Order: sequence, then structure tokens, then C-alpha cells
Amino acid sequence: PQTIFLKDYEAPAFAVESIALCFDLREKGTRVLSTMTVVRQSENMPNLVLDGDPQMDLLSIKLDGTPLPAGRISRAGEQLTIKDMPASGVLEIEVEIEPQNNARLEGLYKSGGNFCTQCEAQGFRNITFFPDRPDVMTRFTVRIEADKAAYPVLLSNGNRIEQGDLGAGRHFAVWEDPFKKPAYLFALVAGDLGVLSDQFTTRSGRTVALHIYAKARDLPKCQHAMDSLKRAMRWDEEVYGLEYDLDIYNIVAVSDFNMGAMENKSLNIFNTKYVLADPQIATDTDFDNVEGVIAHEYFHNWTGNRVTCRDWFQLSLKEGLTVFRDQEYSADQASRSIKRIHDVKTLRAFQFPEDAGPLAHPIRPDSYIEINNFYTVTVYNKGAEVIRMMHRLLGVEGFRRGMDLYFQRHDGQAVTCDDFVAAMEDANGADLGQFRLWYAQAGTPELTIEDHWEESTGRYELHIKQSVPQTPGQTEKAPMHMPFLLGLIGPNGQEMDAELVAGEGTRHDAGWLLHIRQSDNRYQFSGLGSRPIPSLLRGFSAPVTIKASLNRADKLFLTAHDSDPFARWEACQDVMIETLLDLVKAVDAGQPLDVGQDLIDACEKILEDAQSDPAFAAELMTLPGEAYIGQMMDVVAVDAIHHARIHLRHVLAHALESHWRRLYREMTDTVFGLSPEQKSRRALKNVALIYLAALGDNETARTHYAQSNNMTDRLAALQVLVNGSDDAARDAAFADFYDRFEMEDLAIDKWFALQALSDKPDTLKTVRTLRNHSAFSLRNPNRLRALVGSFASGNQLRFHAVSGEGYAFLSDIVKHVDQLNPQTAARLVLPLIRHERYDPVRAGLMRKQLQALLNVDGLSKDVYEIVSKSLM
Ligand code: DPP
Ligand code: ZN
Repeated sequence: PQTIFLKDYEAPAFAVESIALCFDLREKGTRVLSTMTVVRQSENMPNLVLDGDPQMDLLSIKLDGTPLPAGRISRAGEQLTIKDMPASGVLEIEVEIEPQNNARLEGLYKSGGNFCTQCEAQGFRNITFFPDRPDVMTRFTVRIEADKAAYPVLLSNGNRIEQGDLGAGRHFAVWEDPFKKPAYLFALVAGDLGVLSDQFTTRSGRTVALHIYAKARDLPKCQHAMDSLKRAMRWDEEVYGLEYDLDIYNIVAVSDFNMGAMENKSLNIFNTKYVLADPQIATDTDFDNVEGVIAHEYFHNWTGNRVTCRDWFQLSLKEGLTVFRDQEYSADQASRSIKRIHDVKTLRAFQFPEDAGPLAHPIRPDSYIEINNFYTVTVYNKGAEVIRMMHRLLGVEGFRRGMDLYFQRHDGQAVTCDDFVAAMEDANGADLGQFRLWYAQAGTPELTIEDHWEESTGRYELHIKQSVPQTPGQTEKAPMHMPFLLGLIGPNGQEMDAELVAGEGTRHDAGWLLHIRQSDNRYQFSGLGSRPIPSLLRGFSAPVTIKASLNRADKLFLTAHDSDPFARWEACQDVMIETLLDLVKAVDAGQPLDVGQDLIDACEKILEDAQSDPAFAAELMTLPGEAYIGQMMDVVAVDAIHHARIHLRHVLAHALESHWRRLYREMTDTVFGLSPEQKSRRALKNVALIYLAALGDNETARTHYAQSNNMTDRLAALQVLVNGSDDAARDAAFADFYDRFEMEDLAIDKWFALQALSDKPDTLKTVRTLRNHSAFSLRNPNRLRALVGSFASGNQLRFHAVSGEGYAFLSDIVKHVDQLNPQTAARLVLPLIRHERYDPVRAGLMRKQLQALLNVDGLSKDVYEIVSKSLM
């Protein structure tokens, strides 16, 4: 397979002024007629090159009304070349495609009996021949013809300008999008769908019709998405002054979808997982995720659609920025500090390993084989951290000035990450020259921090060194510019007053904002009456790792006193990690396991004060996950980590039993509700349930399940029962769950996932059985992620069983899925690629499976790219 390089970018040779598409949707093959006006942009490029799927059936091609002779066209691979194209002309191309057989879920395909599309990044080339690149933007008019009874709803982008009957039971609709857009934002839906409608009045007084389309039986579950959409529309007006620009906004929910959702202009297509929510089938977390993704896709209307990417290397231009926007939106809805903790946990759990592994790439990659493989946590979530750092460096108002200038300069254009940074610089007179390295250098920077207190002068010095690790293809790294938020805390737990006398930094409402620019940085504070305890990297102000000389007592002091909630949580987690790593060593050495009374005392204090912010206490008391503990080790001690973590939970359960029992009672509400307070109480109640179960108390979980009237509680009980010792109670609960939710795909996904996450020794056997369950299908990405994804990426203990059977199971699934849906197969294979992190036996078994995949005939370039890079 061929590698594409950013350095080879060339502007398009031809522009497309407009395109008219006509779809004749049939059960056995769909004809697509495209009529486009093409205009040359560059004198020395006589040929017009269009992209198109090699399998696509080209029926006819005309230039200015005359069929093109065979000698003028050539087809090779994904490209159709038209030789000696005149300076301008009208091309008419007719193709036939087979959406009914499209299992890749890219281009036009069928889901649940309905037609829908997914064109980002390069799906439009499966629909017709077109210059399928984001810097070719054009005006779309789309005519859809279909059977009226089977497909009463016909949708595309923009406004419907015509509709009517065609006879013979067929009908049509014509949609026109007044905005120029790249082909990746094209969308079409034809189906038998119900609709939930509402409206929104923009701040300038325009009325926008809002519609959410879903299966009729799912409409009652769309209200939360609708409410979220309206809140997001208002928020973007208030925070960024951005208003919606069309009279209609449609969302369609489909159950077979590779990604979470897609921001097609005025016709978002969503995975049902991010639209449907009611308390019976969705957990509190699901509600939050729906709200976040609805907002994300809405925000793309400006950051992505009005201003789009010049090429796919610039993907973070729209994704990093839009993730940052959705994170901030969600932070404004409930608890800002808990949102920040969750976002950092995600970054550490998924992006840090990516950045330290064989697929490490900068947020603006230099090359790819398959662009679908670059919709990564690095491009999205590290990309959002990079935007957040600019927000921090420039301040709220400075950042807003930069955004305003960005839209003023680039509305309607396809631009680069550099254009964005330039707008931020120019609007603020700032120099982000060194900061731009964040776009080019991969790897998580490591900070090493030491401090020095001089009693006689009252001076305190902080010495921060940074280094950026080597990553594939990048051996030399330069130091980065980053904001470092610091607090100095006195013995009474209060912030201390001080002067910064050496080093670059400014006072900040959350302490000090220090600039790190060098490999070696020193900051000196004077005017201190006693030694401060430093609160480091408050709010996680840069996406880095830290080694600091703080001792355990300092960290527990911060756990009790830090006024920055993120830093407080971090200090507590640090002590837990340190404790767990000691326990792992003791397990391995067969020594007695000791947790330390100081940690128990700190936790008791947290539980005594839990009433004021139950969700925050729940966060503090949630132990780091097994995979994250593994990240802290040179070689992942799969079994010892599990034992150590169980032990710590056991100790905290017993030592604090009366608090757990009290909180479980106090946090139980009689009436269900979705207010932030009620969700917060539920979070702590369900953490208490986990600790009560660690006491060997199965009864509470059984009753919890029986009495639950919402999915959050129900799932919490199942999570405990699936690992518990009472097999009868577990089987009864899982059977009840299945019967109750048999018709609810999203709930059944949870049923599959929970069983795959069990720590029981026979989990792989269960997973193999479930693979043959009548409700399982290799064709549905949600189901695959639920069963296979959960097992391989969420169950370190059982997936990494030293027998290697977990690896063999995964590679077999990947092989099969790859023949249907390469994009999803390439995601599923990821848990195999970090073999260098495991002992020689496991590593060898992992490599054996990767090697076997590489030898599969007809392997997709998607899976090839991941697997081959992981073996380099
Ligand atoms: N649909 C994906 C997203 O919104 C890709 N644009 O992030
Ligand atoms: Zn996005």
C-alpha cells in the first residue's frame, strides 16, 4: 500500500463550481447520475483526475453532452483520469452502486432497512467519481427517487426545494444546499423513520426547525438529544457569538455506524448510541455522552463546515478545536472539575499509550497509508489539549479575539492548522512560534520537578526540566512551550502570597501561570514565611507526565487541602498508584500486603465530607484502573496488578465499612431524577455498592438490582454481580436483563459488554459462547465494540491470559471483520500492538498473532498499516 505525505500536498488542478446528483434508489442496485461543472485552476495540468472506488460500475461519461471516447479516459486503482480536459466543461457521469451489499459502512449503505451515508473521510468516492478531497468545495443539488411506502422520508443537505410523486409507487425530493462544501460533508437518508420536531429562535430572531429522525418506537428516547441541541445552539451564541446559518437542522439516528456521529451540513447522521437516551436504557454517563456528542456535531457547523480542512493532515484543525468546544460546553452544564477529571482520564487511558507506542504521531501527522486510521485520540483529544493550552496562554478574551479573526479571515475556506495559530497570534500580538511544535512533535513530554527551600532568605525555588521522548521517525526533539499552573500552599492549607523573582510567569486566579520553554527552567519565589507545598500542574494545564520530589505526606496534605479540585484528585490518585505499585511488588515477592494507615485516614476524611460534593468523593474513591496501573510499570504485571487492586479495595472496604453503609443509605433517593445533584448522589451510592460488595456482601447487589428503576443503578448492580461469588444471583440478573431489554439494542450491547469485562477465569469461554449468540453480529460495530472491544481493551486480566488464547480469539475476529468492515477491524486490533510492554512469553504470543494477520490474503490497508507499524 502507498503512503501519502503532507509534504506532497498540491492545490487542486480543477474546481467544481456545482454538482447536481440524482439517486435512483432500488433494492438491487442504485444508479447515481452526477452532473458537474468543472473549471481549470492550473495551466500546466491538462488532465482531470477523479477519485472513485475501483469496484464502482461506470455506466457512462459525457463531456458537454457528448460521450467521451474510450481513449480520453483511463481508470487505474482509485482514479479515473480524463485526458486533455478543456478549461471548463460539464461532465455527466452515471454509475451503479450496491448500497444493499455495503458492509464497510462507508459511502451509501443500508442500516435497519434504511439508506444512509457516511462520507468522511473518503466515502464519497464510493458513491460517484469526484475530486474527493476537502479543499474542493462545491454547491450540491440532490434529487432522490425511491419507493414511497418503504422510504417515506427523503433527506439531504440544505433546504428541500421540491417533492412529489412519480407514479408506480415511487416519489422524489430535491434538496439544495446554499453553502459550498467538500464532498465529505454530503449526506443522504431515505427511510421509514419517525420524527421528533421542535424549533429554536436564534439571537437575531430567525426560527430554525429542528428534527430528530429515528425508528418510530425510539422517538420517546430523543427528547434529551433535542434539549441538548437547543442548549448547544444557545451556548455557541453566548460564548463564541456563533449563530446557526440555515432554516433547518436534521439529525438522523442509525444503528450501524463506524463512528460516533457525523456533522454533515444540516443533516447530522448519528450512531443511535449518541442520540437515544431514557432512564430505562441509558446510564447517567450515557446521558452526558449524548449531550456531548450532540454539541460536538453542532459546533462543527462553524469549526469544520464553515471553515474546513485543506487536507486530511489538518484534521485536528476541526477535531481538536471542536472537542475543546464540546468539553467546555459540558463543563458549563454540570461540574467543571469532574468534567476535567474525566477528560484527563480519557487522555491518559488512551492517548498516552498511543503517544508512547508504535503508532505515535503528532496531532498533525506527516504521513498515512489509510486516513481512517488517523481519527485518533491524539488528533482529537491531544488536539483539544493543544487548543486548551492556547486558551490558557491567551486568556478567555484573547482566545475569543483569535476565534473571531479566524472566522473573519477564513469563512468559506479550507485551511490549515497554521492558519488557525496565525489568527490566534495576530489577534493578540502573541508569538506562538515555539508553541507550534505541538503540531509537529509526537510523544508525551516528561517533566522532572525538584524544589528547594531556603529558610534564611524565605526563597523557594522550583526547577522544572522537560524532555520529549523519541517516537517512530522522530529521534530529535526540541523543547516545547507550555503553560504550567502552580499553587503554593501554606501549612494552614491556604494559598501563600509570594513574589516571582526569577523565571517567566504571571499571577493567575488559580495561582501562578508559569511558562515552560527550555529543557531546564528555574523559577524563584520570595516573601514566603515558611516552606510551601507546591500544587503542580493545576487543572492539568499541559498534556505531560510529571516526576516530582513530593513525598507521600505532601500528597496527602494536598488531598486534604488543595483548592484546585483537579490537583486534589490527582494527589489522591498519586498516593493510590504508589500504594498499588508497592502492593504489586509485594504480591510478586510473596510478601505481606500493607496499605498504610495514612491513606486509610485520608479516605476516611473524604467520606466524612462526602455530602458536600458526592460525585467528587466518588471520583476520589475510584481506584485507578488495571490498565493505567500497568502503564506505570516497565513490564505490565497482569495478574499481580489485579490482586493488588482487589486487595486495596478490600482494605478500604473493611476499614471504612460503617461509612460505606451510611453513605449507601444516605445517597439513595426514593424518586429518580436527572438533576446534577441526583446524578452526583447516584455516583457515590454506586461506588459505595462496589466497596460493600468487596466485603463479600452479595445481598446488597442483589437487592440493588431488584429495586433499580433506572439503567445506572441496574448496571452498577450487574457490574458487581458479574464478578461476585454468587453464580445463581448473577445468572438470574443477567437473564432478567436480557428478557427485559431484548428489543433495545443499546441495552443489549451493555449485556454483552459486562460479561466480557468479568474478572472470572472462564470469561474468554463466555465470550466465545456469546460470539455465537443469535443477537451477536460481526456486521454491527456497536455489538463488536461491546463484546470484542470490551474484552480486548477493557479486560487486561483475561485478555492477556498467559495462554495466549485471548490474542488468538481477537486475531480471528479481526480477520473476519476485516473482510466486511476494514475501518472497524483496524480499531479492534489495537489491543495487540503494544507487545513490547509485556513479558517475553506474552509479547511473543502477541507478535505471533500480528504476524499471522500480516500473512492474511487480501488484508485491508487499514489493518495492514496498524499491524505492520506495530511490528517495526
Ligand atoms: N464524525 C466525526 C466527528 O464528529 C468525524 N468528523 O468527530
Ligand atoms: Zn468531530
